[in-house]
Amino acid sequence: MIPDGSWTKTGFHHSPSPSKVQVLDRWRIGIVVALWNREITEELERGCRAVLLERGLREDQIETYQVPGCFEIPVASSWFCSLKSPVDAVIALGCLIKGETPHFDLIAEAVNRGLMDLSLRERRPMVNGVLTVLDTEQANQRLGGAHGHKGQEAAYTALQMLELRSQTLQAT
Ligand code: DLZ
Repeated sequence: MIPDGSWTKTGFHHSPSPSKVQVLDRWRIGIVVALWNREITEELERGCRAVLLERGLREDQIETYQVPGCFEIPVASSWFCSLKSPVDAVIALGCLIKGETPHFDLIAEAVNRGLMDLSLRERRPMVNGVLTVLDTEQANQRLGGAHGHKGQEAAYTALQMLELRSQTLQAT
C-alpha cells in the first residue's frame, strides 16, 4: 500500500489526510503528461495513477492526454474542460530541466500561469505536478527519493481538492 506520507530529509511528503478522502464513483480526472524528459514523466504518471487507483478510482475515471512538452500542458488541460462531460480535475505532469532549457523560466511561468488561469476560469482544480529542476538527479530525488514522489503527491492533491469541492457543494 502506498503510504499517506513519509518523513524525509526535507520534511514530510505528504498527503495531509488522504485516507479520509471519500472517493466518489462519478469523479473523473484528466492527466496531461508531457513527453519531453519522458523517462521522468512516465514515472510521474505511474506514481500518480497508482495512488488514484489505490484510493478507489476506477481506470475508466482516469484519462491521459500526452503532449510534446510542458508548454503544451495548459491548452491540453483546457480541452479536458471542454469535453461534453468535462473532467472534475486535471493533473499536469512534466519535467523542466534548467540546464537543458534556455527558456526554462519562461516555460515554467507560462505553465504556472496557464494552469492557474484555467483553474479559476473553469472553477476546478488544475494540479501542478511539473518538476522544475536543475538536473536529472534532482528530478530522481522527486520520484521516490529524498524529496518524495511528486506524481503521487499530485494525485493526493487532486483527491483532497475534489473532496473539499464535494463538501462545499453540499454546504451551498
Ligand atoms: C524546447 C524544450 C526544452 C528545451 N526543454 C524542455 C524541457 O526541459 N521540458 C519540457 O517539458 N519541454 C521542453 N521543451 C519543449 C517545450 O515545452 C515545447 O514543447 C516546445 O517549445 C514546443 O512548443
